[in-house]
Amino acid sequence: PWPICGSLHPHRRHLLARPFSRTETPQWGDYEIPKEFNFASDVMDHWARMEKEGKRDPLIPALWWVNDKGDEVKWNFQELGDLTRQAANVLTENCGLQRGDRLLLILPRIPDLWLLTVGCIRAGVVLLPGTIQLTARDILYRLQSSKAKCIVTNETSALAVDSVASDCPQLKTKLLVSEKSLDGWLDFKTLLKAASVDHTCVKTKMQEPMTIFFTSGTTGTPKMVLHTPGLALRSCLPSTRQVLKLTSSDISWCLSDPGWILSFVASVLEPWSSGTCSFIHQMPQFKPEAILKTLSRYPITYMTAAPSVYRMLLQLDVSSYKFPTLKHAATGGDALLPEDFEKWKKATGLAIHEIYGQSETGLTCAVPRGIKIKKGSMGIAIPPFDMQIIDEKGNTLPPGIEGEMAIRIKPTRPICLFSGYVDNPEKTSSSERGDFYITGDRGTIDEDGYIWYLGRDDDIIKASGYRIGPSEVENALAEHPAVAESAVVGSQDPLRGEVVKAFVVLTPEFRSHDPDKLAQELQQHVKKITAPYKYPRKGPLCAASKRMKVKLGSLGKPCLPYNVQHPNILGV
Ligand code: BCO
Repeated sequence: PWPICGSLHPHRRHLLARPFSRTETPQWGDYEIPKEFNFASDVMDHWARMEKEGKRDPLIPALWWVNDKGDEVKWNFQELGDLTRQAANVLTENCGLQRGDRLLLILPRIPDLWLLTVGCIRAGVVLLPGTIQLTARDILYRLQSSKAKCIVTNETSALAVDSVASDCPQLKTKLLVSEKSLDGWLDFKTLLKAASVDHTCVKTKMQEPMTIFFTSGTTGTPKMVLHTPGLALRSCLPSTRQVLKLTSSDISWCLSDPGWILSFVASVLEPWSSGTCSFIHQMPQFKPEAILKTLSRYPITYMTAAPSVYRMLLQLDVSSYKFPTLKHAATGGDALLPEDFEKWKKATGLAIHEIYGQSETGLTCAVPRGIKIKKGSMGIAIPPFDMQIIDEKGNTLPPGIEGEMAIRIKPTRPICLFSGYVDNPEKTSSSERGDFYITGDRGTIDEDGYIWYLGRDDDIIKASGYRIGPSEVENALAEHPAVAESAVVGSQDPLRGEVVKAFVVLTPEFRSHDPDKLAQELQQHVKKITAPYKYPRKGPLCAASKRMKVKLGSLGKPCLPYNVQHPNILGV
């Protein structure tokens, strides 16, 4: 039987009620787990067959890509089938990759990214997505820790890769996606054109690795979160499909960066398991106006974005735009503020449906279409997850009592939950307590099974939908000569939920420097050392010693709005 954990809450039973027909989706029911599952052959090729048989309109693209220059790509499932088989052949024949080998994929939102994603799945190559913001050092860490045999990137990140590649002996192939060519790099576009459209898709076992996501922890460097094909199978299950209720006539736009699980789930797995078009707009920078224009111009019916994106859109006059086709808005990656929900509803007439998930869990809780929305709640647990609130001993807590949000893993671990942190059994076991996987998030559950998020249970900073480990920022700061010591914390922010704030103890030679300039220098320094989204955003909050009278033994006066001040501490 399908590992439904525990009994289903009455509010979730209807999610299992109606199986979809075989035309609407590939064949799995909530209580069947196949021995083998490959998203490419079992889902993508299913829709290509439906197109051939006239059961899905081949004129509706499966991938619709646009950019700011007016370029456009539209591929239906048959075209995607051929192109992703060619991509798989490039990976196996030209790059020499075998089933189980790991590949680090760092690309902006260009169509090739989706070809390579499915190409990896076809070939059984384990995909490690990475955001385009990764620096040379981030790339080095990812290559070394994963022992990836291949890296795929564009010309910008290729320079960073080349600066560290000699320290990665296991890296055998570098594949460039660009109009130009580079010494030492294979040229993906040329190889793709020459590759055969015949490829035999790997029959992936349910326990085999499929993807690895890097995610920040409270200490040390990012951890590798391993997922099997269970993550992809989950999107095909009738219960999950009741959440978004996507159909083959929908056009779904996920704005998340391809380095994150939200993008993998909401621009690949969810739309394509429903035969839905995945829409992508590549923008060099995040521009709220451009997003509103795209929503007005293209027949997008469904959008998913982090709460900070909605908040940034709401800084503009959203009601002056018309979104004639938009039927549904969803958000994930962080908690949505009730006032943003209200503002968006007033401006567009649409509710924002919350989705909760993590790199470890994928889609976990949600407000499915059609159920009552309780503002401020991230909805109900989606089968097969049984989410409970537990105490420090692993006991479930009754409604209304605050505790840790946890997913039941005994007697059976849900197949769509991550399998563990790669090469890190201690971290894997410390994420479990009693019968549960603990998310690290705190919340409550109400009588109706709705979960209410309260915040992190650890030091992780959740800023703009990113998970940031304070030690990653502290380590980056430590490399600047001005920094004797630092402490990095999350600080509430009206736009981004939280932002990174750093308190820095200056080395003696920098104590007389202009604090504003020094703060900016430290911000730029962090942006260079590690992915820029982690840099401390708060402006200087303490003056340097020159402008203050030092009272020996005193920590100084509290500095509004912050309550830490010391002559030698610089708040960035
Ligand atoms: O604030 P600044 O402008 O000074 O700096 C920004 C960027 O300009 C800069 N930057 C970006 N790329 C750079 C670069 N600097 C140098 N070199 C580069 N290559 O660095 C800062 C980056 O901050 P940001 O990413 O927050 O940028 P921005 O433009 O403010 O974007 C705002 C958001 C809201 C679009 C962005 O923060 C965002 O995409 N957030 C959502 C993240 C997300 O998708 N999370 C989901 C994770 S998966 C999950 O939670 C599971 C859910 C099921």
